[in-house]
Amino acid sequence: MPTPLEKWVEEQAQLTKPAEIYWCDGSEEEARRIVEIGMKKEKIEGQPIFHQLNQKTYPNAYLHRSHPTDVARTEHLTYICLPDRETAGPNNNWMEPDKAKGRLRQLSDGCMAGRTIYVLPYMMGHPDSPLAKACVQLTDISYVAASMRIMTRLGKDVIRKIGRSENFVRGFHSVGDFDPRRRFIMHFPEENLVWSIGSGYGGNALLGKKCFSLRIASWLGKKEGWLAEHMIIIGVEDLQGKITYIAAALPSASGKTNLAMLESALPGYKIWTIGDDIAWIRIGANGRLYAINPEFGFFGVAPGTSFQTNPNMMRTLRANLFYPTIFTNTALNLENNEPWWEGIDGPVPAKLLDWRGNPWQPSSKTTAAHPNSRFTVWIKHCPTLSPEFENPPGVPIAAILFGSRRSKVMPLVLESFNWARGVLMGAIMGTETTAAATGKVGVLRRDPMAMLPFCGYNMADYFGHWLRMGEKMTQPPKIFFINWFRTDESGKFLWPGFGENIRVLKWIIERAHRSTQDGAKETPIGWVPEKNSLDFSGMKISEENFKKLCTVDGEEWKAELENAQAFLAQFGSRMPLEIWDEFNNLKTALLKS
Ligand code: GTP
Ligand code: SPV
Ligand code: MN
Repeated sequence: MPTPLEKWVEEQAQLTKPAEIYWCDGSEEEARRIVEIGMKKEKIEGQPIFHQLNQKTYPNAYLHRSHPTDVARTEHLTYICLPDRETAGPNNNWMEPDKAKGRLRQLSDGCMAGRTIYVLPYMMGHPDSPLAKACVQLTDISYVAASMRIMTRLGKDVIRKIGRSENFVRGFHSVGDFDPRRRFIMHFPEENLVWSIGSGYGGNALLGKKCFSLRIASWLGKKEGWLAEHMIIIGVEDLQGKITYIAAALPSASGKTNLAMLESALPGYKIWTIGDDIAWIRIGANGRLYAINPEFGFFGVAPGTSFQTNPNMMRTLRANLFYPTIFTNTALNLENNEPWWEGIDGPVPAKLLDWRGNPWQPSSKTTAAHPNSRFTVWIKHCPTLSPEFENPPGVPIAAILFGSRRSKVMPLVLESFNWARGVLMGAIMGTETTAAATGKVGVLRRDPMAMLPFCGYNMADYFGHWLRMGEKMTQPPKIFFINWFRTDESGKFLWPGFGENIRVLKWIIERAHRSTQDGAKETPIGWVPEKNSLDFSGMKISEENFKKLCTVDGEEWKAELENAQAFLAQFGSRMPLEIWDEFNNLKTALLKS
């Protein structure tokens, strides 16, 4: 008798009619074979899937050019399919599950004709972690198969682990014909199912990432009492060698990967990397929060990455282990066959192909690398990887950070008065949009806890879940807000960022361990640092710029709250009353100031 997994694969194959079914085993040999197929056999618009890069300087690295319409997450084509619209909430596109499946079945009928269907068995989380989940994704493109091998713990053991169980997360993926008019990323939280067609792009196609580990997992977390968050996890080692673990949420393309492998500008401090994008967080038996990174690789933004800004990532990209490294939609330096992007070290090469493969000159109107060009790289390449990464229960979290891109309004760092106020402030977080999703860049939108595109249910219920989690803990972590992106009148960043961010992290871990309010100034929205409480050794900053960075402007905040109020009001009577209570307290404090 076939197992439920075999039966499911067979049914999908009957629908999509591939020429071949290929069960991936996770072996080293297979890594080479899949890349080989992508270089020689599979094509997108007549172009090979992979181009081999300079093997001396970038060992085992390949360049992938996506379909030109398929370069970022498409939030408008992403749906949560639950029986009623209210449960999905105003934060999600919604379709009734049967209707959605009818639509998808029609689009998937015969969509893999002549192609190979790859069966990818993988774990999210260490198999011994209490939160780990066994998953299987189907796909019809070598790029996704190779990427999933990098991003997850993929291997045939998972098939044994699933055995005859029905309990595995199903991900169905086909690139279809890449036509955005026939592109959908549909989630069925009640069935542990993601069905994605028409796109090969990261968050749309690597279904273990945003689709499962955030949208579906957030729904599971709500049901089972844990959190799935768009957060990095790092250990901050101080001069005494003590490591404090923190989790930090920032919206897409807003500094998570950089913060996760920061090289400290303060001697004696060190960052240990556990995760750069997703955290699964539960309350341990001792009433404290514990977090794991369910992934096994980085899918990072290329532009801006250099030995100046993120040396540890540059080293990660050049390491040589058996998993290939993939560059997607970067430019190609024809002189040395290396990937290239805006912001990388050194002068602009004389002979470049842009991300679409066309000759590029500095006078060209577009950037050479796509603004959302990325690399996919195995986490074991990372020189700062924490030994705790493989610890199944995860690490204890002492502070939670929320950050965003705000040219004004938000100070460099802010400590919230308490958990509930931190949840409210997280709920009204605003950010200027980036190229990680299609749409206009640089417009302000509310992005609660950096989860707006990733919460698989009504965010009013999500805020309630956060409040309940706070009540259940014996020692809830302190909540902080950070903003590396405040600018002066001429639009220049006021804060140098990157390795210098350690100064802010130092302030945060000290406050997380200390109960006095020394060194901090109380404002209506929380505590901001006094200049002498931040360690500026080895760095110059003017009194004036420090003041600008940490200003909480009453007038700006009144306008901010008005905008935030309209956002919260969308959730109607489903919004927990405590959120409105906290909002009103905040507003009263601001009006008094
Ligand atoms: P996703 O992978 O989309 O979730 O992005 P991310 O949040 O991991 O962002 P990432 O660290 O890749 O940074 C995105 C962009 O922001 C890059 O171009 C960085 O160079 C830039 N950036 C990161 N940290 C800082 C910082 O401290 N200051 C400034 N000014 N820019 C930064
Ligand atoms: C993000 O957009 O937050 C990313 C890239 O990390 S993606 O995998 O596309 O979601
Ligand atoms: Mn992300």
